Amino acid sequence: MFKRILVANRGEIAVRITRACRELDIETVAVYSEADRESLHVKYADYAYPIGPAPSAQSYLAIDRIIEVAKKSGADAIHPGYGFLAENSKFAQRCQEDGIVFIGPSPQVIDQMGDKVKARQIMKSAGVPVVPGSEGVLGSELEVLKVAELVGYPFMLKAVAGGGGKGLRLVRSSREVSSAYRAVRSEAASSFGDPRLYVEKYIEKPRHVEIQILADKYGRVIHLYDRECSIQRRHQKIIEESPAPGMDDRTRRRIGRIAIQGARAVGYVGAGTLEFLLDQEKNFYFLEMNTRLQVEHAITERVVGIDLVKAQIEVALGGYLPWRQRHITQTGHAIECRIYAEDAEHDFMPYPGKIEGLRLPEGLGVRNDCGVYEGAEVPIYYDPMIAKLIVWGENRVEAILRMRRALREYQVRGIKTNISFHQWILRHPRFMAGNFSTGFIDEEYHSMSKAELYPHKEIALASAAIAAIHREHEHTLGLLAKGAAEPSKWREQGKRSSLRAVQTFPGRGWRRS
Ligand code: MV4
Repeated sequence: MFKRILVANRGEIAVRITRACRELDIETVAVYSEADRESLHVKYADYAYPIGPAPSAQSYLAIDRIIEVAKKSGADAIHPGYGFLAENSKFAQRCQEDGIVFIGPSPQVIDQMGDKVKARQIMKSAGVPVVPGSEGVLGSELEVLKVAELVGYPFMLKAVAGGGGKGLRLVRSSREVSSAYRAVRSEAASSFGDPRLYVEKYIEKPRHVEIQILADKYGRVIHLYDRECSIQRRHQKIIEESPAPGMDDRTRRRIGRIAIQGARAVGYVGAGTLEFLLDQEKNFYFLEMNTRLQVEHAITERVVGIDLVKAQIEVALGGYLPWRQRHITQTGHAIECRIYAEDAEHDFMPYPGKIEGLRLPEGLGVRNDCGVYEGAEVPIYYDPMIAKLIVWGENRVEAILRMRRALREYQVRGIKTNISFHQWILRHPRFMAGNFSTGFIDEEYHSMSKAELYPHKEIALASAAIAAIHREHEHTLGLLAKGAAEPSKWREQGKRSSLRAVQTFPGRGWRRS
């Protein structure tokens, strides 16, 4: 067993990993930037070391500093969490060289999956369906045009080193090739230091479905079924669920088997995820493989009943996976809402600041993975996701209703959050019907005019005026005894009241399209 693990991350995921370590009786070492001196993950850990100034390039991405702390603190292993150094093969390599276990796959596997063309080739040879496209890297505009003739329009021009939302362009006709080529190339060069490009046929209105896999060092690979991650905005996921509502059991079994084949083909070890696009005819195509624990791992944990972080640690120690595929089943339905410190009414701008008040939902079927506390500061330097709310229900309907209830209990004061945006999605008829694709937010939210979205602004002004008049009268009548007429500090979100229109998220609501 490891004696001590360094958690090279911050926020809710650092807390999550620390919890798993504690259950295994492993000591934890936190690292923190100057902006995180008072952060929750520091308070949770057994030991904590400063690693540098607030900007992540000088702290959470500073490989030398983190390795130095690992050695100084006597850590046997490093868990990278997600983001930051989680898919950095140089970091995994450095750990290896310095005799520290990197909790994740080998640097070679990280590199292979980081190269999207290489990943496509490996998966294709392993019998995993990939999106039709170029065989390899395309070196010129002319080559792109030639491949486009075979693949057809529209297609996607993607960066080999891409992933997430950067370095890709939709090309609808040959006239767009030239500008797209130049745009993606320069974006890829500046973002990834790698200008190489490839082409994939454009899949219209796909769902994003991913398969969780677990593999040990002895060739045993299992999958932990599917997650639906189509509800996202500008390539930032917002809501995930498991099982994926758009998938029948036949497709589910097929995609699971194929994900295992893919993981075997790369010699994968640890927890990983294969991302697929599911088209409207229920064909699925491999997109990319994430060689890390993902934000949304908790919904799989809830539905399958396996602690993925503990499994990662077991595998890193050289343990055998104790599960057989036939024993892995999905029970009920789990949904995750990512709670962001952002202002939905101002283009979802990050909204850092001090959390003046915080009450988390509780009760049956509710899990909070929260990275903050009442009184904490949310720094501007990092991702604005401050917490995850995960609920479970016997079925999808119960899970949705439970999530709405939990979101209503969720109280955050001092900063703005996307909680009411979640409420809007969870009440949307298309979401409720499970009838959505990756375009959902753009189609249903971003297509609405400001006037459609924020009619409540007018109502808010009127309500405020009326409230002011009321208060004045109460004062003159001596009714406002100190405290007696003060509004409750913990008004439930969306509680029925005269302010209802102000508190619930605007939107098309129940209107039929
Ligand atoms: C695609 C696609 C359609 N066809 N590739 C966006 C992020 C990157 N990881 C892959 N992405 C896409 N690739 C082909 N050939 C549509 C998307 C896409 C998307 C994918 C997953 C989740 C959300 C998305 C939102 C817009 C576009």
